[in-house]
Amino acid sequence: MRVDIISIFPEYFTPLDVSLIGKARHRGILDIRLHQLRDWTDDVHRTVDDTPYGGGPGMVMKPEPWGAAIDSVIGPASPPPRLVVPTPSGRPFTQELALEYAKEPWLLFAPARYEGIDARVMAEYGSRLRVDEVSIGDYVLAGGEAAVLVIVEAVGRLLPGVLGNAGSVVDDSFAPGAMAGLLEGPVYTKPPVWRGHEVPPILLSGNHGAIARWRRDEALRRTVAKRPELAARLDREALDKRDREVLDDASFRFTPEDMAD
Ligand code: 6GU
Repeated sequence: MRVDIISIFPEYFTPLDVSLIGKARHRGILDIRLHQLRDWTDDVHRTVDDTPYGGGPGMVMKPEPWGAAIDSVIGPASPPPRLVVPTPSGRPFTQELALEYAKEPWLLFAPARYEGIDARVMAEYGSRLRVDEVSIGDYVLAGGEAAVLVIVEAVGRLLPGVLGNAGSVVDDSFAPGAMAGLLEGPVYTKPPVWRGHEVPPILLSGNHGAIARWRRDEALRRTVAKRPELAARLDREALDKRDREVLDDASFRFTPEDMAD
């Protein structure tokens, strides 16, 4: 997969040299290219922002440098990349969207600083390529760069050959499968007792059926405790008798609204 990132802080992306993503780049699975937005300005101050029309606080990123930068990066290539614009006012970035991005041959990220990019840039490219304005959560960052790091890591680990253990992708809390829609429960390794804390004995039993059941119980309990809105969305047809007992024991009740759908 090719990934281009246009930013006024290309040095922000040095973490992409490290660990899983760094290795994927080294192996040629990920081709990440960084670009300095200011290289597409033509004034001495290399200006990328200006005051907002209509007034208000902060500054807005000018459309001309973005237009020149994006045109230059995409060139005459077809098909063009999918353009991802991180913004707190975008649609939520989810595991589902990460899986979709992992199938793309080419992504282009346009992270903004200040109050965002002049909206005409998204309008212009919206008619030429797929443009997604994406948010990584309900909080406000100082710029989209950290969001790009998050998205590239979430997508990069899904690319074929990036993860050592293929099983770790399917066990993800938000991946489809047997534990679909549940948070993962606690995990343990050696030693069997640490500072007086024991590993749950079931995990040492060798009884794989009982272990799978225990893990599902823990996942159900944790989901009710930490993400009740996820528990409310569980497919009730897919719950067995024991699941219902565990949910009951965790005092979880499907609300009348959940019962309607
Ligand atoms: Cl993608 N950008 C910024 N600046 N803040 C955010 C965000 C993105 N997602 C959540 N907060």
